[in-house]
Amino acid sequence: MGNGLSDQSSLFSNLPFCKCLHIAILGLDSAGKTTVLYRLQLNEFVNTVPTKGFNSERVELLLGTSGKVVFHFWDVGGQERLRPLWKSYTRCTDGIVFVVDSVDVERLEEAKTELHKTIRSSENQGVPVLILANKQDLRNSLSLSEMMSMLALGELGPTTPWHLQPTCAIIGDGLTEGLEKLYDMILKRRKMLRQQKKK
Ligand SMILES: Nc1nc2c(ncn2[C@@H]2O[C@H](COP(=O)(O)OP(=O)(O)OP(=O)(O)O)[C@@H](O)[C@H]2O)c(=O)[nH]1
Ligand SMILES: [Mg+2]
Repeated sequence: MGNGLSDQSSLFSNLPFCKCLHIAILGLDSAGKTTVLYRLQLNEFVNTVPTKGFNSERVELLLGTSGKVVFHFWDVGGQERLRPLWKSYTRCTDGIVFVVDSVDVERLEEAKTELHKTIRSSENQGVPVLILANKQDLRNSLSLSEMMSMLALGELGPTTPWHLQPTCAIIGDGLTEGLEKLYDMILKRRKMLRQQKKK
């Protein structure tokens, strides 16, 4: 009985992968986080108001290669005074969705700072990140390569798996594709962690 706990943990680590993921949606205010969340959940456009706290929704998605996957999303307000709260939502997260407004050139530097700060925080080491270059429907939206260099994604380092996805949250373009990539990155990371444990 003495080693019951370790027996249990090895039992759980050998169980088939649970397709229920905890995902934090972060990004500056007005980037489109809540629009992304409700587009995914309701499959329609929802007129949002700035988020004062957070929204949490469980969303089942049918992903092309993986079948049904359950995402538990935490969409946290992005206003400056709310950003210190982000930490609580990334504590046990499987992945992060970081939404960026592709026309808000003036605040791209601020978005870059927040993105890098989030990823560097010790709890988030190695957590896969899906960066959404949102509002691609608008004229003057920056291209993917411009976004990549202005957000300094090349500097994220080899330990952080990331993917940059162009999206239009109001009609839903790119969202499922992005989440498929995030899901793949999460699976790869879990596999790697399991193999490291065995060594
Ligand atoms: N044109 C366009 N507008 C968008 C898109 N996504 C979101 N918006 C609009 O951007 C505004 C802000 O969207 P929200 O989803 O409320 O932004 P948020 O990131 O949740 O903001 P906070 O809750 O304050 O952190 C709303 O008017 C949305 O309709 C998009 O892809 N294209
Ligand atoms: Mg919001």
